[in-house]
Amino acid sequence: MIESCVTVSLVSQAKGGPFVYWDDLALACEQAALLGFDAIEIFPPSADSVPVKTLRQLLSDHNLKLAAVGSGGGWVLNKWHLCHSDARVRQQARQFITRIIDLAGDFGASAIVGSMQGRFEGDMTRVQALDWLREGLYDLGEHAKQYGKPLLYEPLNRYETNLINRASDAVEFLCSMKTEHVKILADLFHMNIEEQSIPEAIRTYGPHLGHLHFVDSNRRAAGMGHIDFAPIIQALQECNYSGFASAEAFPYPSSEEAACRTIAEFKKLFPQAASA
Ligand SMILES: [Mn+2]
Repeated sequence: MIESCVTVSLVSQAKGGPFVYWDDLALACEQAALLGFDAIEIFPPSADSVPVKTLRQLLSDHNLKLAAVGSGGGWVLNKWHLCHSDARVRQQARQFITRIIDLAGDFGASAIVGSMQGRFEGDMTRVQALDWLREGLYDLGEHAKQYGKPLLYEPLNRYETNLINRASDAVEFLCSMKTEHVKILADLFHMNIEEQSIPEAIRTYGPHLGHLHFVDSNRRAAGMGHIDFAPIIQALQECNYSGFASAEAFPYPSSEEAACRTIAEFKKLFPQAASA
């Protein structure tokens, strides 16, 4: 069963970014529940900044799950990432993500590594950067193991990282890690830029798929761009994907409208999930 989810950013410095709800956790939970979402995904400035008791109460009051917690705040606010040329910065990135894993884990949720994967630049080689990323993700996956939830690694498009952009390369990289505790986050916006066929890329991910960013070609809510979702849903079903479809979309034309459009599209595409 695929469950619906909507994103909430608590990082005001990320304004303009692809998150449906912004800043007000209580309002986001209230609206998400009212619209029928199963879960929320949060993007916090840091693990320490999340009001854990309040979050627990809001999730309970609104019968919502926490699906995942993003770690990109470490990049947005500090410019830390896992393959930085400075070992101290790599270490800060690891510590930042470790705390996000602990926060998410206490809620039975996964942590996401997207922009914190970084990029290679200057004198650094791609091979070196990938070695550092592999080690970082492996160790963080081992840390996530205790919570019974995989660490989620998200391949990004070429404008956001020069490391890995496509499913075939991502699966090869993941297999070279020899871990059971890191899964792939497939983001349909990035895939629309990079893949020859999104459904084929989903099949390439197959059992490695751990989370889905459910969004359209232009980063607007699903249904507001030109992605053909039916064959993607078909591929997800063939892979027995049973995680979340999380709306990581611009709040266009407004948060509420983006959330409404997403849940309407979700119910149309996943009628079984919506009626359960
Ligand atoms: Mn994403």
